Amino acid sequence: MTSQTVLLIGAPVDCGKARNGCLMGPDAYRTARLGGALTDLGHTVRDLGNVWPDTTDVAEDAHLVALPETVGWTRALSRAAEEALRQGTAIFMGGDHALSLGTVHGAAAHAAKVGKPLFVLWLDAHSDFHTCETTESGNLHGTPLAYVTGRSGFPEFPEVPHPVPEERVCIVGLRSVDGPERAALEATSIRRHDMRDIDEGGIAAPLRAFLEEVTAVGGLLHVSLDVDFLDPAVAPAVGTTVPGGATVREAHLAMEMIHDAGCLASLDLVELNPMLDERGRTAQLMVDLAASALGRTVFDRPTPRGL
Ligand code: 6HN
Ligand code: MN
Ligand code: MN
Ligand code: MN
Repeated sequence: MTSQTVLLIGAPVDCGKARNGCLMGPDAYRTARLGGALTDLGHTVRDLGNVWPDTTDVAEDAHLVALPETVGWTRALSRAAEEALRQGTAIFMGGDHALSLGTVHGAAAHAAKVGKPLFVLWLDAHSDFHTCETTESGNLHGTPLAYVTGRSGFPEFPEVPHPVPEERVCIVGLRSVDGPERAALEATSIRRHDMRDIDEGGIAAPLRAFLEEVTAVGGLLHVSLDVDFLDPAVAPAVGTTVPGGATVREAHLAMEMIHDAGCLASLDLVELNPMLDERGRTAQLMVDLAASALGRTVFDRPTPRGL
């Protein structure tokens, strides 16, 4: 396995929805030894610490939760992402999914600079395809995929000079999509594989097809992994659980295939709420999934000592 430089960036965004707790995500990942797990694989790991939001003069909006703070995070995280991707493979330790407004924006800026196409794989129960105008909850963690693909309806946010083209986006794991998101998605060429697709045909074939497209053109891949992609029975520490999610092996297989494709540029670990966890098992599972994305295989799992 080729050794890489991996940058860990804490993004304790907790304003993308009403329920608090994602603030503690970055430290839960550190406690569950994310850095150590990647070092064990031979990578050079640097924890760059946490990013904090810019202050802005954006006004609050009665319909939206924490608009000014979210705009501040987007600005700060876009810069942090662009800077980190220049140095190596970036892992953003969230924080709720509003952090992807910034990380994908920054990844797109980096990709444009190095002249490579950026592809986005969205592993989520939800499509996160609302705009500031269509969101019913007002929770901005439900909007990042719309923003980074260049939908209008984000007047207070930074311009998106490098929108990710629809045909370079793939969503896997869907099982909760709001009406306005569905209507908007159906008008796009964004690929989407809902849980019924996965149940019927498995996760490998659609994922392989997408990854082959990425590697065929030497693209950079950004993966956004929402805890609720997983079934709540194995990953309870998330505020937006939806029954019927990916199994432990489906998720690991996805990560193993991403590693083997050799195109991973950046990874968001989002929506972990340690307040809702059970003895840290969701944090641990997310760390193990990140390790699989960075090259850990089933053969790297010896019987634990003491058993
Ligand atoms: N997530 N569609 C719902 C909303 O409030 O807009 C849920 C969003 C979930 C957000 O998965 O990161
Ligand atoms: Mn999400
Ligand atoms: Mn950009
Ligand atoms: Mn979700």
